[in-house]
Amino acid sequence: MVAQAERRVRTRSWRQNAEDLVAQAASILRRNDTGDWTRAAPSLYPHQWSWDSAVIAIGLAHLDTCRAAQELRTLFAHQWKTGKVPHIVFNPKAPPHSYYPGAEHWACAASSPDAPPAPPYTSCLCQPPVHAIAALRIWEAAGREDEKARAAATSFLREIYPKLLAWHRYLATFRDPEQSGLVTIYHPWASGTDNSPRWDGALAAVEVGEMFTYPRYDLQHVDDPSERPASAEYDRYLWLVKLIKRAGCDEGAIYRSHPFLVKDVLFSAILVAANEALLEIAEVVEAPDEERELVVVWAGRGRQGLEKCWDEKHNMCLDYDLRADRPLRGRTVAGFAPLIAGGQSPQRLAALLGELGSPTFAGHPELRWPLPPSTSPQDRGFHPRSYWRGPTWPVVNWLLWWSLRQAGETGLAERIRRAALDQIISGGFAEYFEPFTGEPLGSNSQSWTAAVVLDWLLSDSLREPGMAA
Ligand code: 9WN
Repeated sequence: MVAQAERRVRTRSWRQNAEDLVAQAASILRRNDTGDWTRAAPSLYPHQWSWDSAVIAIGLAHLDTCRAAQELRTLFAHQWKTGKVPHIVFNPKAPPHSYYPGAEHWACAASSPDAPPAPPYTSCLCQPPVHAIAALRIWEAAGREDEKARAAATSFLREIYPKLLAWHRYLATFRDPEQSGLVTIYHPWASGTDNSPRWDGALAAVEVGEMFTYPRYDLQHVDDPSERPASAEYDRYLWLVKLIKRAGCDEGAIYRSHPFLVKDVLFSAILVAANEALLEIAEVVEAPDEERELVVVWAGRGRQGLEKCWDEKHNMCLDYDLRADRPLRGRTVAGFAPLIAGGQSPQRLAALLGELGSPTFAGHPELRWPLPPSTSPQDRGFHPRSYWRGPTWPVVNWLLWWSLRQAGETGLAERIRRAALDQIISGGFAEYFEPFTGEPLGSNSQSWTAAVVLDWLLSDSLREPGMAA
């Protein structure tokens, strides 16, 4: 099927393909739209996911800045009193038996004194903080429309800024009591890169106690179970959820007793970039100086923290296992964290770019497209079809593209954009792709895949002549 699609694609011009892609991406976002928020995917993920929503808002900003703002507004309506933005807001209208663990499993979180009013219920985990970047991009997109749109977006920034500040403060305090500049996660789901080999070492030390039986609804939505995490991984995920629930979702209790406690470099780097975006938002909304100074401190501390995680041998950053008190070795895309944080020295940037283009990642000679696999084919934990163990992810390509442009590496950014779009033209709006064959895997009609396509094709400076927004 892939070969057939590729033949069709080759006979059409880039422009025709791009115009079709924009129309298809917009239609996917419309179909996954529930009114105020967007399902991460039509059947596999029928709820609102935190970092998906931020990326979706970036895509929506090209279609309708008010709707894009609403996406974030809806998510932040479920912010916890601590400032935490939950990783999932459960959709009360989701079909029964569609996602596990769902609202009924997490309902206990609502009894925490910090939880928002329920229903809808939320999980008590969180995900990487792309939100400030999204809010700023909505405001920038509105600025290209007219006065009215700009005024509406400025008033949206005024409304969301204190919530974003509380979110980043939560991460800088509850999730970094050591003031290391690095965010601690207590579940692989919080990383957004769930079954990445990054977590193998730390998860191996988690002793699963007596397990209840549970359904794997996720497997009904993919062609082959190998595309999703294995049952040994799921047992651990659910065991960790059980311990978090037992701790009453209390951050302090979790920090003291939880067996999986890890400093996540990708999450931390996204927070640095988000703090830079928050500073720009603070400027627009004329926030008090003390708040801006605080955000500057957080961003600086984040960069220093990442610097300490740099590993000369891997030419990348490594996550840190707080329980075992050692770095977690492995070659995954998360190691490019400093690129995402930005502000690197020329030497560090050269080392990162060298690694990115090397046979360990995007320069591997057998890749279908020169895009970095989520895990290097040279890593022991690599598996080309299994979720975050090898497939390439459009959302990761977007993050790298965005970071490379911020770093002024526009040539490489453009090569990634073209290859990533070719991948989607040939395989559709998949959640992830087999890196050697290009086979689309996981969910189809994945919302954030559609969103990044819109951003790649409709960002002003990139728009092909004559392309409609
Ligand atoms: C668990 C929604 C989410 C993404 C994550 C991705 C996957 C969930 C799952 O789907 O995670 O949160 O059930 O596998 O790993 O990054 O936000 O698209």
